[in-house]
Amino acid sequence: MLIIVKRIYPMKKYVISDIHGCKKTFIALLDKIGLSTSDELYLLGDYIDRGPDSKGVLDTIFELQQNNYKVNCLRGNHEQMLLDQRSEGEISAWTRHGGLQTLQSFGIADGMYIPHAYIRFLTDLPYYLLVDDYLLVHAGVNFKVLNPLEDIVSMIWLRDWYKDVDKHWLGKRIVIHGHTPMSRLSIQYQLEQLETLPVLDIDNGCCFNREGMGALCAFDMGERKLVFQRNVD
Ligand SMILES: [Mn+2]
Repeated sequence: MLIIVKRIYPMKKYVISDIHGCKKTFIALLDKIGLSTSDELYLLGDYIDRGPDSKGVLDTIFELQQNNYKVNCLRGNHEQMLLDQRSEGEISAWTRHGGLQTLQSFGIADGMYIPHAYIRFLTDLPYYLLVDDYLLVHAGVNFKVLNPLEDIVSMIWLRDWYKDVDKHWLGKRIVIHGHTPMSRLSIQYQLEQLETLPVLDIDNGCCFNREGMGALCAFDMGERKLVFQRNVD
């Protein structure tokens, strides 16, 4: 009689933000956490700009999805700038904020020539996701309006919003976001203080050569643990 012993891997949920064209670092981090097709991966936007291979990061996401990995993607301000540039023309905020590196990775000089499949992907990106006890956004949540979930522009652009966090509105939810680069120590400190401030910024400034930065961070939502991968691009 043939007995097949299957190893059961516990299903994990991970969040990663601000990959910014660092394809090799992204893949190294996925390798480090040992992502499997039964896991769920949430990406909080800013896949493109600054780093060397923005197209490669998007292609990696498409490839993972085609190979049955559960990858859920949010919109970042850099994706929004790319889309806005296409409607506003040549002189834009996007080219000043790393858009040129993205155009280079596509081998083109104008955002109008980005293939349709990429534009469709970017256009369809949602601004937030509610997963278990987590509210996932790229940049922040505007607690100063009646319904914070309606202010989608703030979700991709907001900075310095912690003083307005409404714990009553959040209930037992925790906000996970990126957008504002933080040192590794600050991220670890925030994780320890979630009872006091239910907010975690996981952007470790992958493209920034500053003290405590220069790494990509994955947050394990179940275990509430952080995994860092230094930039290898
Ligand atoms: Mn951003």
